[in-house]
Amino acid sequence: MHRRFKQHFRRKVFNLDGIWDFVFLGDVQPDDIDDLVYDERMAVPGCFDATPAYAGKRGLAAYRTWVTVTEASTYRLVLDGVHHWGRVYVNGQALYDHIGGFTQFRTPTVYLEPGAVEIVILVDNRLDYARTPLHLDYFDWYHFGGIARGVELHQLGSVWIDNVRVITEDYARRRVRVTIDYVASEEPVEVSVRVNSDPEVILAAGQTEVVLTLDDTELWTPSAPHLHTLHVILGNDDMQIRFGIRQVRVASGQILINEQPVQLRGFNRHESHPQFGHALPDSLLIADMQLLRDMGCNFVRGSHYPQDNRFLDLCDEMGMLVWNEATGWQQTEQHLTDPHYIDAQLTNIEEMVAAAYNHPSVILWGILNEGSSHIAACRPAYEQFLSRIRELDSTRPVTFASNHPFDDVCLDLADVISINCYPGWYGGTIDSIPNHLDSIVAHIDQSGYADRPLLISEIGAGAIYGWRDVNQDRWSEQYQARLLDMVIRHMFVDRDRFAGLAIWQFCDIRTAEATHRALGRPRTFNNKGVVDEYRRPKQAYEVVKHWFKEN
Ligand code: ADA
Repeated sequence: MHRRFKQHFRRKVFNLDGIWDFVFLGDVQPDDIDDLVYDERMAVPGCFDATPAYAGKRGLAAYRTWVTVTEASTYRLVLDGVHHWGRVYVNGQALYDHIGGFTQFRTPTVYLEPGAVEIVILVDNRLDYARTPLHLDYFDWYHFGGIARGVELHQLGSVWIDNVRVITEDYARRRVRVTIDYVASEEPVEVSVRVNSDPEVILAAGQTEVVLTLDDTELWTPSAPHLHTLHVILGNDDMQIRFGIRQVRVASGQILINEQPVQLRGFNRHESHPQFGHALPDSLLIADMQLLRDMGCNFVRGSHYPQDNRFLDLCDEMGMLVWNEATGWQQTEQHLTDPHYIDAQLTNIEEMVAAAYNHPSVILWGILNEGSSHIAACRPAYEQFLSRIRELDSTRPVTFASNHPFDDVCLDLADVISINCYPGWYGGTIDSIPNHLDSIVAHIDQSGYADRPLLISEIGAGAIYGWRDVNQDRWSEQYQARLLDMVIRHMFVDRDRFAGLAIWQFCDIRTAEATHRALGRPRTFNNKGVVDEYRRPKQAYEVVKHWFKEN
């Protein structure tokens, strides 16, 4: 996994990023492929359908690269994001099928002799419920296809570390719990753990958990985001992770970080760009972070899928708070009662939590954007997903964005109540916004949730970059600027009930050409960004900056 810190000093890791051989196969089933002729080249990471030759194409594609290993050993591949179905072959042997983009997966181990190794990855970006139920054609974003995040080959040997997790048990006492998952063919093995440059702690053979008290160690806070490294050594293998000591909890309608209330001010952010698809280069991650900070944001909702770990690393370093969300968009009763969908979603949740567990910036886990949380038959799915997250991580509050503020039947399951609404855009005028927001607050509080933090997790207006019009109507930059001015003023100046706001949205994004939506999506883009898809600021940018930064 490509990170802002070195993860392995002992383990040999082959970074496979670069230009791979490529062939687009189109309407072919993965089980039907024959001899492949790689007549093209493609960047990894990259999205093939964001390149001119394959723009808009859906189908099966094959990527191939070669790597030379020098030692006979067991190995496995680590893939950070393949959109949105993938099958991995090593030397012609099919090792693993993976469903869903945006999450890391690791193949089973494979024994390799020294020499050249052929790695082939079949990638399918078709929208096919039977194979990839997490990515459907009606979603309001464009599902780019390809190997959008990094690929590595790890040499493992007979004893190796699978995962290292750190949670803060008691922030005031600087107490953290470290859990090490490892695989060892010969028991017992001894593990050593070192935090920063402190003396190492040796665990008894077979011990996989240790509680460390890190006296005088700095806490992680949004304004002083101190990070620490933890290096675990097991025989010839090792793994370094990075963590922060901080506590998140909710009480009396507030989100508290180390017992200090924090008001979340930020945006929904898609990982999308017309030229790179979901494979955002480092320079764009930096640009996004600069713009968010320039506007005075302290919060990003990762809409509507798990964010890239490179971005989360930056958030850790900059003190940017994150809602990390499992993949989803307006799932219906049909999906939420279908075991096929539920299984895929549970895996997505597990992969999201595993990949982002150690990030102090992640303060909220989210699921199922605008799912059918108003239908009683869907409640068991909400219960199942949220309780799975709580089993995996009991330290972070959980939430889901509801667009049913007045008839939701699942709100009691969330630690933080999050509402998506579009007053002044899909209905009403800008002047109707205060009453609409007040009626949501009144309903939520009267329904028994007055003590839960309340977020507006989406609100916004479309504006076409550069369209400044004397009438200042919908789609003009002025309309969007006036609408957001009203929203922020009302939420944070006139009222003090809201724990946070995620404006819809940070940047314009390409979306699917769904006919029912076509007229509401000029350019086939969702144009509600305060910057356009090339990150050029619209008028609303300065309005948000004024309120977030100067008030
Ligand atoms: C919904 C949805 C967003 C986006 C937005 C819009 O609230 O959650 O993904 O589609 O509407 O622009 O209408």
